[in-house]
Amino acid sequence: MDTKPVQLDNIDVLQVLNEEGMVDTTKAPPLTHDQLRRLYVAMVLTRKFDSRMLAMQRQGEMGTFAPNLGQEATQIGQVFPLTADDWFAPSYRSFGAQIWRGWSMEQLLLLWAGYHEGFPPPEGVNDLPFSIVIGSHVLPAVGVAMGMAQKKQQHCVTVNFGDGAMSQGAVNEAFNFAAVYKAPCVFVCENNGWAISTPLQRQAATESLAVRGIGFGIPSIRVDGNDILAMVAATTTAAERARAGQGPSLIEAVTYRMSLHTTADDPTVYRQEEHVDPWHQRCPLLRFERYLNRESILTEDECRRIADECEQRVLEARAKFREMAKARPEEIFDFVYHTMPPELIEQKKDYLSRLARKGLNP
Ligand SMILES: Cc1ncc(C[n+]2csc(CCOP(=O)(O)OP(=O)(O)O)c2C)c(N)n1
Ligand SMILES: [Mg+2]
Repeated sequence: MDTKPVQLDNIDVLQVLNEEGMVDTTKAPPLTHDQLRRLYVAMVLTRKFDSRMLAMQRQGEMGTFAPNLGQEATQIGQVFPLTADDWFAPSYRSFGAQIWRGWSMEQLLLLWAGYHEGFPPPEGVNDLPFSIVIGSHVLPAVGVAMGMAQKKQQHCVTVNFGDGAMSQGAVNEAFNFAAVYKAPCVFVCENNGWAISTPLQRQAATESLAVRGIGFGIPSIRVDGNDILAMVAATTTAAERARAGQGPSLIEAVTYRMSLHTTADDPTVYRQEEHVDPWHQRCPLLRFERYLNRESILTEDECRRIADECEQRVLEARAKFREMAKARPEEIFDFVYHTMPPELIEQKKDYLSRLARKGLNP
């Protein structure tokens, strides 16, 4: 008997659209031109929103937020197959996917500027609120999926989280629950190479994170997360499996966090620019654009027009946000106690009269 322990090593990465924009037609999902254009617009809008939010944060108009430059294909690809009856449980870096799901950009701006009105999912959008506590939203997402299975609903839940979250106990518990109970759940691990300053090599002794799903009995696949067509192909298959009662899947989307962890981060202290450079060539937008141009699905002129229109939509959202974002400093006091204690009432009065003296009365 061979007593050598088995070691799972690298597994292949599914790629449909390569860096030159060439498509492997044997693996391409069957998408109409209209669907391809919608995917492209959503990715451009995500990028425009990302860079505008960064500018607004740097100008003091926005709170800390987590940019997703370079992760647009991972974002949009994972929500593309979802219907309104399916659920989505995002992480904090998921605003591209949230816009696709029906969140308005002005609401997301309110959210990241710290206004509580920004947090609840919009009416009719089956999304869970995200949690900053890493990986903590994955078990509740499995709970929603188990509920669907119990009610015999043929829907699914997609939940995303990072490479760092893969090390959290709760995420591994979620995998096990989902596998054992055949929960209709699509796990999307956005492997962007970093958990703040911790590189993947310090997070895992394997190169692939998808191998972990296999250990739980979950069909798992490693996908080029910068390839929108591969993401759509993999997530569509996983969603269909889930809805058909075949249980969860794990998709490891290999991408890269090209920007900051959050606006409170300075990656120059822990990574060299040459680590980031190759990822410019792997840009998810660039390769998709090359493909769409070559196939005459969108001309270069049309791509430019889409970029302008997306920028315009972001600026309109910013204008609406500015209308709504009125500071209410009294709220610091209002939501702490159900019944405000007398000393807090005193402090509040004092604080508001100070603001009034400075001409800053709310
Ligand atoms: C339980 C917990 N521990 C630590 C943190 C601090 N923290 C915030 S983001 C982050 C890294 C997460 O990395 P990853 O899961 O790869 O997601 P990414 O930010 O790369 O999208 C950490 C450690 C936290 N928010 N929650
Ligand atoms: Mg990460």
